[in-house]
Amino acid sequence: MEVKNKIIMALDVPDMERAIKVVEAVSDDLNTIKIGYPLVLAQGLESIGFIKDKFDCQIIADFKVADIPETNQKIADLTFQAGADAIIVHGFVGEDSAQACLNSAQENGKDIFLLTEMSHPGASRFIQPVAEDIAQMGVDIGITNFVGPSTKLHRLGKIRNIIGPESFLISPGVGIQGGDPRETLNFADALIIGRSIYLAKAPNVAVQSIIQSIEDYSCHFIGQIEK
Ligand code: BMQ
Repeated sequence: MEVKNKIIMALDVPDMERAIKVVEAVSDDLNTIKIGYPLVLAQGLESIGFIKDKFDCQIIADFKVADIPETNQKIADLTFQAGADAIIVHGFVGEDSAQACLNSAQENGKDIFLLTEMSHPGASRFIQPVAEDIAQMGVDIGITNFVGPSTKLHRLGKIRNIIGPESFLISPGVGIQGGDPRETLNFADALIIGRSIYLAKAPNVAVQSIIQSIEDYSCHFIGQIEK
């Protein structure tokens, strides 16, 4: 997955007219859109294929899949059949559940992203203590795409240490949640950004100013974080 300008837009916009306007505004500057429950629950699963075809972009379906393996497999199959290029999967449910999504991705010629740790404050209680184990489990079963938080850079660095420099790490939490784009790119390959773009009066200007702030920034992954 080649993410243009290191930005993935989170299209958490339930209204289709508005969603189209936002993507129209930014589609010259980015090529990867994350679509999750807000748009799909409002407009149906077919909104994935619709946005993909209309704008010729890559779609990451953010369904944070977290069920038993058999159900995970069905969710992933349906998501890929709807046109998604990749699906985000929770790791805390265990290896067999993640493996089921990985199997579906391989059968459909698509990708999965394993969510290791989350960006919001409440995540520190339950998911953070096991996040490194989750990342290691992903590595052990051959997953090469991961999601980690930009709001907790030290944690993001630890996850990068485990998954290694070759894995692809995308990071939400930049902007309104407090994460800094440049600092995040010390560890992540691409940023997931939602409200700072789609709530802006001019989403294209918002994207371009983020691109400007990171375009001279080639350093991603500065190396080992102290354990
Ligand atoms: P925003 O930039 O905070 O508006 O959006 C961030 C996006 O990333 C939203 O779609 C969130 O659901 C998603 N997200 C997150 O913010 N933190 C996480 O730990 C995982 C995640 O998917």
